[in-house]
Amino acid sequence: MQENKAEEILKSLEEEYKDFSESLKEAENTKDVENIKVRFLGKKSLVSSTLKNIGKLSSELKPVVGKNTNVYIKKMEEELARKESRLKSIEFDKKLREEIVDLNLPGRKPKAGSKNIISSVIEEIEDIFAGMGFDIAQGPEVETDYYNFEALNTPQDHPARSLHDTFFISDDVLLRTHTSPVQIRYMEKHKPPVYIIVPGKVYRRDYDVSHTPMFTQIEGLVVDKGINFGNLKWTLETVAHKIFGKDRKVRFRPHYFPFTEPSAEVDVSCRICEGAGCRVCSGSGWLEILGAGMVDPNLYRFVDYDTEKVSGFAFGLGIERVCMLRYGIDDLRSFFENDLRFLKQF
Ligand code: 2NM
Repeated sequence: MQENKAEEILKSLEEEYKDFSESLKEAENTKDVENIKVRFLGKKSLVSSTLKNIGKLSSELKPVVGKNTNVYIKKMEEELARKESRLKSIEFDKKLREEIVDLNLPGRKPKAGSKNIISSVIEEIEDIFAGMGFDIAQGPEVETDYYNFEALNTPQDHPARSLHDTFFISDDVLLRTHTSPVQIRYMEKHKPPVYIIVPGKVYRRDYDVSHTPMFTQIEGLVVDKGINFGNLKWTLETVAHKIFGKDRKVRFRPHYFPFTEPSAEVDVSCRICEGAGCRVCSGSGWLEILGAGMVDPNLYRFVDYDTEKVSGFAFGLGIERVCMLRYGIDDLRSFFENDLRFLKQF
């Protein structure tokens, strides 16, 4: 009876071991190995319960069953350890391969910014004037009524002072509507001869396809002995040819500005239709590019210049307008919408 019992136990241990070997063969990772360890060697395993119940056996069988069970335990432990270490090294290799860094891969290039077309055209025009001996002057964008209007021959009741066009901050403080206040500030500090251009942002309450509330101007001022309209005409013709090309015709039309007398607007012939008239030039054959005139002697009173000794001319142009005409852009707002596809094309 006892012998049969022993045989039965040994047989089931052998079967258990077969089961174990089969399972271990199929283990694919260390987690599987762990589960097998629990199943075949854990508290609920056959070997554990065999050892736990060994006391119920006769004293002759005890050592036989005990020894055999321990042999199986040892074998299983060894095989588990071997398999585990093999799988561990496979898993480690796999992890290394996944985390590999290819130092030869080219890096990700950060997107480089580029110069805005407005800035490029400002620099180009600055270079033209610098080549003719002009200095560059700058001044505040927040101005007083005095510098923006009063000292420019545009008193309170002047019709050119349309309230609608100016961003007022208080009764007396405003966003400059042109860069001319810088010319006044410059003349306060410098005696003639004056040869300057003033690039900068200006602000007007306007918004449509050809007006934006902020835009960029370059104005210029020359004051010296014996400056006349001929000097103005030659200077601006030369500059217009440099900006738009030597083959373009330039013409001067009488105009009115509060700070110059006489005043003129300057046109270049339309490149699209060569003067015949088209959509871009509204059928006229001409494109207006500049305002200009001889500085009204009234202005010199504000800066203490002697009108008997010096005279001068001044001019202004809008940079966005120059860009529109040069590159055939029909909506001024494109310059300020920051669409990279638009900005990159220049
Ligand atoms: C223009 C047209 C005509 C101008 C005048 C002055 C100043 F301050 F010197 F008198 N600066 N700019 C001027 C003259 C500007 O822009 C269309």
